[in-house]
Amino acid sequence: MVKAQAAVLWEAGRPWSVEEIDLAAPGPHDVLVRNEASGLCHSDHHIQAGDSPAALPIIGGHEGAGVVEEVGSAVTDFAPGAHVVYSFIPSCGRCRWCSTGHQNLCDLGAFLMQGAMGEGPRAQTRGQGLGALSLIGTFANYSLANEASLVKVPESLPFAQAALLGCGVPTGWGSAVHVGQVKPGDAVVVVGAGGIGMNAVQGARLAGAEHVVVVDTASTKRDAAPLFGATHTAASMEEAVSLLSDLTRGVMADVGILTVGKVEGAMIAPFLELVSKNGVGVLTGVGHGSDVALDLKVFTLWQKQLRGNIYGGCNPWADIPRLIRLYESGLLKLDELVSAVYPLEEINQGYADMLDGKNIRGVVEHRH
Ligand code: CXF
Ligand code: ZN
Repeated sequence: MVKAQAAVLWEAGRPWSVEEIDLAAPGPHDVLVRNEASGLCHSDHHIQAGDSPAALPIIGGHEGAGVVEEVGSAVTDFAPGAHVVYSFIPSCGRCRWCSTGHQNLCDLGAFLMQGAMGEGPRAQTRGQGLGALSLIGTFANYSLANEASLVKVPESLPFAQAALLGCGVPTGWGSAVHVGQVKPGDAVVVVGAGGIGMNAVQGARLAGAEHVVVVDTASTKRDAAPLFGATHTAASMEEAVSLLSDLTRGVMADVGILTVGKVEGAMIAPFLELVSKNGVGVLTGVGHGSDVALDLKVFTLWQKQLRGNIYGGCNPWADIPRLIRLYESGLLKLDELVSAVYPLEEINQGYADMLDGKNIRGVVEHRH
């Protein structure tokens, strides 16, 4: 039994509660990780706010990096002392999806919001079992995770930067590279420039886009966007219509990527207006509800596409090492994404700052 400090959500609408928890001893396929850093992704806020249903109580956090402390008897790929990043979707490597190059759709993903697989909760506090978000629960200074949720990283990679490779960076980058399939010379528009959107910008530029237009209501995000490769910025989708029209002689964007924190059905029609004939609109931000207003005739006759995705269509076992190589060669910015660092006790302040548009990515640095 290991004692850890964790941010727990007991009830939707209540703040994260930082308290001591007990973690079970590792089972055969488990790894105990001493967490060093954890990213504050918008998806945890959706759960805290009650917009995304999850089994409660739950330890939050699905971006994280740390050092392996102890491994279960059947674990062969990880040893104590190894530096690791969590993948927010585990990869079993065997299911139909993993075995056909779609690890982001691994069947183990069905357990993410339940916070536990078949064996039930592995953590507890106040005599009650606790789930772990995404089966990892990185808002804790130790986590017990299945080996399928971990990817090794070099010791030279700083933990805060590494943590972002488990959700925000691949989700944004892959939205452009895998899902949008951005080509050299394309015009791309990214709507919402937070921890996901800035990485969509990076992916679009690395894929060779000529124009990358960033739309964000926050001037701080618009000011930061050129650092990640944006060529133009706009404060609203309406403003982006004329900007894109001028840039492309009326053709509009080959690829649009919607990465706002909370997608509303009413955003889809104006979003697709930014996209050209035969263009693709990539839906990455998480939406709720089912009302979508869309001009169906234009959608069909202009041969547009709307593509959902999770994790930017990435294969974590291949894409996380690739993103690390891009960072090491200076082609991918990670340092600049970490805009503020908090101790775990200030996690609610970290989310308040995110909602105020102050952060690209806030990161919790854990203490032991
Ligand atoms: C979410 C999806 C639901 C579980 C937590 C993570 N995705 C990305 O942020
Ligand atoms: Zn996330």
